[in-house]
Amino acid sequence: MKITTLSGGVGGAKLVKGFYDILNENELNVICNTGDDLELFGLYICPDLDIVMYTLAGLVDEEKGWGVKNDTFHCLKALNELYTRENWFNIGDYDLATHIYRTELLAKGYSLTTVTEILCKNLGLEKVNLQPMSDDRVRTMVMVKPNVYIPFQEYFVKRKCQDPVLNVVYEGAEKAKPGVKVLETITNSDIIVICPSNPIASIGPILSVKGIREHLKKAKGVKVAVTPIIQGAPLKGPADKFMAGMGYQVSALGVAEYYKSLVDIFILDERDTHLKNSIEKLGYSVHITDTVMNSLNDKVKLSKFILETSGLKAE
Ligand code: FO1
Repeated sequence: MKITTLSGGVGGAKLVKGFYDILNENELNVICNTGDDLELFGLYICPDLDIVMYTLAGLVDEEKGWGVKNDTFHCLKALNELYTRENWFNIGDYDLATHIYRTELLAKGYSLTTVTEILCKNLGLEKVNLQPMSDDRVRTMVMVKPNVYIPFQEYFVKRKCQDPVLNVVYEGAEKAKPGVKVLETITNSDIIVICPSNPIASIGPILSVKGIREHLKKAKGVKVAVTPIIQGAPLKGPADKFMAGMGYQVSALGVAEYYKSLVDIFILDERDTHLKNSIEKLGYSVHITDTVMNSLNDKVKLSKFILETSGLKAE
């Protein structure tokens, strides 16, 4: 069995963790958003890849959903006290090791795909094939004033989502090539799952890379999307502002509109049963369950539910 998940950070990583627990070696692929990546202090930082890696390795700070649990911030403090006030992005000391090593490998000429493989291997994650959507740079840019665009992390972390979202573009997507194994992974999958991540800020960048959307459309595997919006609000993050800003209803129905004609099965939360008919009218087969993932058991349960609705079962 081959499962491919398209994932952003926190919400996506939770579902990926569920699959990771029930699948065997070589069964789980994760194609991850890199539109949020940033460079700080000369280091190349991939927040979504790292959130997925740390979550699978059991290292993640579960309360925040990102970073390493019990991390310290001595280096950031020293940078702040001695040299710079550029300390809005909280990089812990353990987390820093990942960025330093990744940056070194990239400087040696390895692709981000290979670097990610190396990092996963070092973290003991040999059971998963985690790959960036592209080895080229794509940047999610948010228009906050007419014709003024800022990078996603500046919008999200530095400015704490205080600005309106007037438009979103994926800079570089036109020229970016999918990661070396991405298209083949999609084609060879029995199920492709769009995780409950921000459709516009986390999944949109993946779909914007030339060839990925088309391959997904043509892929023979069952395509499933899990709603990241429940009762008109995201569980975490600014998906509501991004959906509204791009003209979509802030609801599971809005999410279904966004993925229309790309996905076969829509996983709707049990709190939104009233939307079932409208989503079915868009051409989906709709399946209802509790999609909130707090415990590991919740993650596993949702993963099994997705496999079952797709006609497959973990062995
Ligand atoms: N999110 C925050 O809200 N504040 C931070 O200071 C922050 C630092 C950070 C450092 C490393 C990392 O891998 C992720 C980090 N995140 C932080 C999370 C990240 O900005 C977002 O959750 C994702 O980009 C959205 O998927």
